[in-house]
Amino acid sequence: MPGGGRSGKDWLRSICCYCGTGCGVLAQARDGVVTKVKGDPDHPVNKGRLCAKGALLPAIFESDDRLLRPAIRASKGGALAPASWEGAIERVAEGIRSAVERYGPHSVMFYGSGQLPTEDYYLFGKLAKGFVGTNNQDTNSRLCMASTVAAYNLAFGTDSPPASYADIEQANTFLILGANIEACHPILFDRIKARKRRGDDVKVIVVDPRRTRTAEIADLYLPVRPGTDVALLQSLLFEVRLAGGLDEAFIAERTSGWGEVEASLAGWSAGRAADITGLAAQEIVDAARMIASNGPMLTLWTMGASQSTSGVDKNLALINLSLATGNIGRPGAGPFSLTGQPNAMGGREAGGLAPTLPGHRLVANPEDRAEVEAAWGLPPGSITSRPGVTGSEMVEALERGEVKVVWVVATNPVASLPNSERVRAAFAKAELVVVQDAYHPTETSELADVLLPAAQWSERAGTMTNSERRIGLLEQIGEAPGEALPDWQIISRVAAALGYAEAFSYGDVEEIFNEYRELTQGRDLDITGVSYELLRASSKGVQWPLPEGGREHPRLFADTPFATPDGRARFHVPAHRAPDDALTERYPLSLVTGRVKDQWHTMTRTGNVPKLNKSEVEPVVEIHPVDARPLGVRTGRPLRVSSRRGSFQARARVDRAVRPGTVWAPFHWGALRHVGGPVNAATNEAFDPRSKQPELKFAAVRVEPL
Ligand SMILES: Nc1nc2c(c(=O)[nH]1)N[C@H]1C(S)=C(S)[C@@H](COP(=O)(O)OP(=O)(O)OC[C@H]3O[C@@H](n4cnc5c(=O)[nH]c(N)nc54)[C@H](O)[C@@H]3O)O[C@H]1N2
Ligand SMILES: Nc1nc2c(c(=O)[nH]1)N[C@H]1C(S)=C(S)[C@@H](COP(=O)(O)OP(=O)(O)OC[C@H]3O[C@@H](n4cnc5c(=O)[nH]c(N)nc54)[C@H](O)[C@@H]3O)O[C@H]1N2
Ligand code: SF4
Ligand SMILES: [Mo]
Repeated sequence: MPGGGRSGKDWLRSICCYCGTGCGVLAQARDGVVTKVKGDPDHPVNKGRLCAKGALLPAIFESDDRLLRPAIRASKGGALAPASWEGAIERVAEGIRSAVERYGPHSVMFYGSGQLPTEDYYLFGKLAKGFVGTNNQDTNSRLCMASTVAAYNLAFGTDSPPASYADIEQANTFLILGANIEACHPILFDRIKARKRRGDDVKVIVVDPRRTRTAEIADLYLPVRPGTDVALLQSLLFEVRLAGGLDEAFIAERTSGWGEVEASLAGWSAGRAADITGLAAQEIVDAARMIASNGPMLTLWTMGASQSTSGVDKNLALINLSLATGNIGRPGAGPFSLTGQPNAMGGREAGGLAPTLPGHRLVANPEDRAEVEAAWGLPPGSITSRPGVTGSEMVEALERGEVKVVWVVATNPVASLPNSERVRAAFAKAELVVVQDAYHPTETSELADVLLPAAQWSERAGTMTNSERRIGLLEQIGEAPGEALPDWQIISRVAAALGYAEAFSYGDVEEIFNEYRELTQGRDLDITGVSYELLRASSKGVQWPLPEGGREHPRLFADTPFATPDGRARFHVPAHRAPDDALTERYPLSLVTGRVKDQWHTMTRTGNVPKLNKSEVEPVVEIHPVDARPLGVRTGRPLRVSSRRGSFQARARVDRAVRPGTVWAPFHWGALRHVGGPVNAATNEAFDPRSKQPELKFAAVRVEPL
């Protein structure tokens, strides 16, 4: 079949393209389009189950807003007109070439996504960092995983998630902080629920300012005041120590820096933390006793911890708690940040973030640069040590005119970055905006000067890595519609038009994988023992590392040293700070944003699936009765929510689920999907100084009924 797609009765193996759970799916195509999907019964993650988003994947192919052919805008303010692939590629190459000639390579920005397969991610970086010569390559994982990457590196010496999903079945205590797993990792939630049903002594602690469905299985639910997790976690460690829960032997033999952390606990009694977090002191003591006495403990967290100006401190405080109690490298234990996107991990591995190079290398490290230059056949000095612009700094760089050309692949930043009006204005200022997406229009593609149609899930092959380091192969099952091409082919064509044909000529995506794989040799994520053949032969995929001739490692740091200079895990003192946006009389409420179970991000796919649109038909603002009453607001009433940056409108849902003083809204509905405007009009672009991850979970707002 042309394009390698198949049809008929073949069930081909793939991985669901939504969340980082990484469920195995079997899919069947008819006439080149996937028409049937079912959970892979042999896949260890989901054992045949799928949530609604996964099960309804065939419906994403029924929408009529697929981007089918390239388009070019002849002049700013003009209209997009259909173009040939040759014309569009030449326009992109010419834009990059001319910007590099006039302003240097750092005037070009490459903005990718945790929804790209590892091969495509790798290739985008090879072009940016290796050949164009700028580290201005970043990814939407900046909004998502950056705080965790920074904290893992600080604590373990590498960005290596220690635990596996199999630890869920062995854990006795679950500490779930800032994670709505029921909605965002539904199949993992099923596994946690099943564990709780079977084990009499299994305890669940949920820390979240909103009583989500995840909190329904909690033995102890802690409705923390938004942004105060470090205070809570310092106090938990203080009280765990009092309760005799420290693992002194582990601290002595496997860690360093405990002295400083222990000293920093002075004064963090439950009483003091109660004042800051808005919790009862007794709740904190109860949680600490559970942690101290009911191990092993698995700590799970996501955006409620990471999307914060104290994101790295929150991550470090979570890791400290695991280290001090010896909950790492053991069955049922571990600090475990769940990844959001299907290939957030792959991007971290392949060098998708501005400071990184393939194989967990750093642009700041001369040896790392030299190794990658050699692998790419580049003369020494080709890769610069100059720090690249990150996704969160991109807007300012556009505003200042430092970045002139921006190439966006598989992400929708005008909808997903905070303070969206500012983002839109910054993109409008660019000389050239290139958007490579499977759909059009999106909030970002509307601003494109060149539109490049991409093949999406099932229409192209590649590998992705889930939260537990499990690499899976996504086979090509259907065929791309219209003239859409796999991302790696588009990147290769642009590279060729820039004069780098030799370094970017690949017969298929497997060749890219094999090239990338060599760059992992001897690294913590060594996958020299992995091949497409191996991935095809087993329905499980492979958990890294798997060196050639070696074995898989479901659990890291059990009997191997940490990757720090002294081989010990490193404690770091976390600082408690208030969020960036101050609550005042004018802006008295905390806006917290999040997700609903049946929608995916900016809705380009799930928003077109009728069965998924039934559960939540429009965005809402959840508000506690205590805050709603004085405003005379009832459920259904339209509200305006305003921050210091901007405002949006949505209907009220008066609900005791949110903490008094806090309002919650889902961020899925962008400017194109909701006349009331996007939630991100109001969110805050302030970011953590170490991870540069923005504070998407806290904005000071005022709410007015309309
Ligand atoms: N259905 C669905 N699933 C998804 C996605 C999707 O779009 N839709 N996206 C995927 C992606 S990319 C990601 S990153 C993950 C995100 O997964 P999650 O992080 O679980 O999802 P969110 O709803 O963004 O935020 C989680 C919780 O953080 C809480 N929170 C906010 N502020 C604070 C705080 O200061 N402290 C604490 N302790 N909690 C706080 C919120 O109330 C919210 O319930 O989901 C993935 N899965
Ligand atoms: N207020 C608020 N804002 C947030 C968050 C929050 O919690 N609150 N969460 C943040 C987080 S964690 C994340 S991860 C981001 C996500 O934000 P985005 O990445 O902007 O959201 P998506 O809608 O997933 O965008 C993916 C785009 O890629 C396209 N696409 C799908 N498949 C392919 C493909 O194979 N190739 C190409 N080229 N394109 C494809 C889709 O059509 C879509 O336009 O949002 C962030 N923004
Ligand atoms: S849990 Fe995540 S990976 Fe599994 S089917 Fe649902 S969206 Fe897909
Ligand atoms: Mo994410």
